[in-house]
Amino acid sequence: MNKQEIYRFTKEWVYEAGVILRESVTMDLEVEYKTSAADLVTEKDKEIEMFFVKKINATFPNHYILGEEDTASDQKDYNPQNEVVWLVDPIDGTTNFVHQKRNFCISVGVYDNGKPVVGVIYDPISDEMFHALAGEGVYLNDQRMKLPSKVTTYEQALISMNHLWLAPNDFLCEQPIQQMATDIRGFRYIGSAALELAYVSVGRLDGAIFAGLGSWDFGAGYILLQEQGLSVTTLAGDGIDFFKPSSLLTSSKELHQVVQSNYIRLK
Ligand code: 2AM
Ligand code: CA
Ligand code: CA
Ligand code: CA
Repeated sequence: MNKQEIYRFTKEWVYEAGVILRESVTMDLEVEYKTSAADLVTEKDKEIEMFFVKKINATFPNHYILGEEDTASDQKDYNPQNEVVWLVDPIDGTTNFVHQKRNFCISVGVYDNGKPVVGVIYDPISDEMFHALAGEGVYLNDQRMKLPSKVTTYEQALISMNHLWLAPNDFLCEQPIQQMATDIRGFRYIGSAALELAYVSVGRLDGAIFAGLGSWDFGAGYILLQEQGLSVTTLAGDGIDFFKPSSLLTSSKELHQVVQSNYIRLK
């Protein structure tokens, strides 16, 4: 597998898809519900995923595609540890796409034999592409991004977290998290998991906490975070299985330890 070639194609296709999305924000969208009124999908989610499926199938017919909208067909049974797998989220932040017309992105991660290789996250409204080829650093557009500043204490930390953590939920004890809400410098919730991971990777956020993400949500972001030497684990502190839904906690190593030992209590 030629990693440079895959990197180049991924950036090119993600950019092209971004142009389609940028032009579509002014159009009337067909919005449907998936599992609930808070779980939206538009015709653009499916169109953009199909765009990637066609490009990948035509260029790399042996590669496997895992997309949120499940538009890839006739794929053989696969063992992700033994294949090239594309994790595609055609629109991450569909609710923002529908309501705000901003704060959404396209996220594409490529894994070779179970190892992260390429991650590209593109916000077409701000025209910001966060991208990495494993081992070659994180870039924002053409600029190499240094390691995010090492915030090590929660008093200095700006963390991305869903407000639902503060209410009764099935995953985390509320009291320690409510304590965290009063102890840390601030919370920011963008509403696009991939964009939040990209922001952590360049130091705009110091950490992020998620209960349950799909492979397509974290596939690209994981590579950016790993490339910057940040910690990325499940809420239980284990390594992430890239090909299964997963909780996720990321930040600098020091902050990760503080947050996990003081504020994360699994139910
Ligand atoms: P999506 O826009 O691709 O669905 C919103 O809080 C963030 O959580 C988005 O990144 C969203 O991705 C993700 N998410 C994952 N599963 C979701 C679900 N079942 N309903 C809504 N958002 C979900
Ligand atoms: Ca969705
Ligand atoms: Ca998503
Ligand atoms: Ca999506």
